[in-house]
Amino acid sequence: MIKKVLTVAGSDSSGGAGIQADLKTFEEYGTFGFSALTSIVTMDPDEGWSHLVTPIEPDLVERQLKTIFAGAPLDAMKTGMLGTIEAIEITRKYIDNFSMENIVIDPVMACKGTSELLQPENVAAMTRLLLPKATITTPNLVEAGILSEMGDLTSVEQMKEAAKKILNLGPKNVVIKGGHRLNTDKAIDLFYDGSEFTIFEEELFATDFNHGAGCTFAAAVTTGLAKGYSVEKSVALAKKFVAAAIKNGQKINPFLGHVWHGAYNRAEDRMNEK
Ligand code: PXL
Repeated sequence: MIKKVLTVAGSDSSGGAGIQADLKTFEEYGTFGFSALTSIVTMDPDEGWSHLVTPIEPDLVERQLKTIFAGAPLDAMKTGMLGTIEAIEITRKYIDNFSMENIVIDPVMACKGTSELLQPENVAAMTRLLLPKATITTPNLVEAGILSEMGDLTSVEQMKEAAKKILNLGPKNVVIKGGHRLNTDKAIDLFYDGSEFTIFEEELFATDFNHGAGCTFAAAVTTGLAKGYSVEKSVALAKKFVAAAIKNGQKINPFLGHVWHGAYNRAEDRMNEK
């Protein structure tokens, strides 16, 4: 049976992050993807690529989930950008009503290119209602600093302390993505399962074409769980998947470059008639 995987997230109209990253990644892993849209993000080329987030009406979020869960059980789900507090409450309701397991909460708080924190009240509701249900949460360094209330994290030691604090918010596991934000010559991710720390290292690629890396990573972890891998194995595989995607990043428009979600499987070679 093909595994069924859901993303509850925003649409990145530029095609690299959000729902687009998730569905492309689900497909690459050979799973059947569903999506419930919470918001639509548009970027304005006439205004220096400024981002505008338009949340979807909560009732419409609910109708999407009702449609999707009509075919439950799902094997795993993830959340990304959540749009409104009501959407968060509705998502929690469906998690409870359908006893969902294998839940990845990607605590998306901002988009690349905008430093502005997206709706702090959403962060509070996500922390209260979704983190306690998470199999794993996948903050980047900035998000981990906010969730742990530690502010700027600049060392692996601080990441460890932050991971402990985040675990106290309820998720069973946490992986903090040091990425290019930590001043190291490797891309370092710290995984914590409540008893042991594991460091994952990958080459740090000198590229700016990495838009969508965070969503792609979280989506890859989600599909790993759907396929029955352990949490740690899902993270390890996701790290390799996203490293290939970053290494093969593509300049998509004059403003930014995206990870290539198909890189790990060389998807560009598929369906080429010989
Ligand atoms: O990369 C964070 C992110 C998440 N979700 C959506 C986005 C973005 C950034 O652009 O558009 C929908």
